[in-house]
Amino acid sequence: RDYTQTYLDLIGVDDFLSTLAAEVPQRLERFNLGRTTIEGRQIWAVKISTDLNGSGKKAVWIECGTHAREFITISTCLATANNLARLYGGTGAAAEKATAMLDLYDWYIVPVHNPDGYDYAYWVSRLWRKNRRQNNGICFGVDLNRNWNSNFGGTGSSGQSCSDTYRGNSALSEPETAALNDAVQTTNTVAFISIHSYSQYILLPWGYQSSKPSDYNTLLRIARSAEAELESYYNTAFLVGTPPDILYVASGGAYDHMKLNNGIKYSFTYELRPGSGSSWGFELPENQIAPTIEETFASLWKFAEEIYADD
Ligand code: 0X9
Ligand code: ZN
Repeated sequence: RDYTQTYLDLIGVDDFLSTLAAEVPQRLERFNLGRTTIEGRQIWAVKISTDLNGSGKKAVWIECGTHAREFITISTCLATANNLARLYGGTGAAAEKATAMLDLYDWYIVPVHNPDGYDYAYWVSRLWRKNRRQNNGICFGVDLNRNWNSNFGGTGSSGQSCSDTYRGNSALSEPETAALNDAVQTTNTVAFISIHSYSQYILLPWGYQSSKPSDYNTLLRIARSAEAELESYYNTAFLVGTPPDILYVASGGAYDHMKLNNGIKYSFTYELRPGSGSSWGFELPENQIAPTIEETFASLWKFAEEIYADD
């Protein structure tokens, strides 16, 4: 089963990551975020570095699979980890990008932030979004991208446990959000990138309010540069802007939290293929996994170059 041709199930993803760690131990290590999910699973992450014992470099964090049904995001995180670990120092376009990315930063990648939800979406209910908390005996699930401490409880989140945007009892009440928040704080983090689907957007802060951060123009310039790189491969156009301007206001999102509370200046959210008008929605055909991986990886390289030049 090739992760660039097919969507792996949760066991397939876990096997892929342990094999990667076993085969490239000099550059990649797998670890778990230190809390178990409601169904008792671990949340796996990988660190990729030129020197796992301490490179002294700043960290870039990438989070995928927060929303269970967004399968393409998991493929993209797996590809990013695979390319960084295996292609470093090699020849060819992707290898040169991987080398540059690792020479600038340490990379922390969480391919499946919501493993309980992903397993449920994969095997039981393809369009499941939330985690699998049993809220009240009737409805399951907290929307992890409404559970962060970024205007928690505000516009664009729901207090109704049956809603797909149910925010949960309190900010960081869920093991998935609490674990990722703690882990990000243990590293010297320069950038945080949330990967979602779909609509082909690169979203800038803030998602929870219409006013812009003071460094908005810098973030906009960087995101536009990454977008141009992405678009250059297959003419896949992404819209760059804030959620209130191009999508909707949503409080309690991860990337807002990371900038607001953890002081991470460079904080972005992708919405990958397909485009907003597509009838595929969250079910991107498997023959688009490979081009999506290629264009997104290239844009992550551009993000790294631009952030390094600006920071
Ligand atoms: O609604 C979301 O969480 C994201 N869209 S999705 O279709 N993948 O569910 C957008 C999140 C943007 N971030 C914030 N508004 N905080
Ligand atoms: Zn999402």
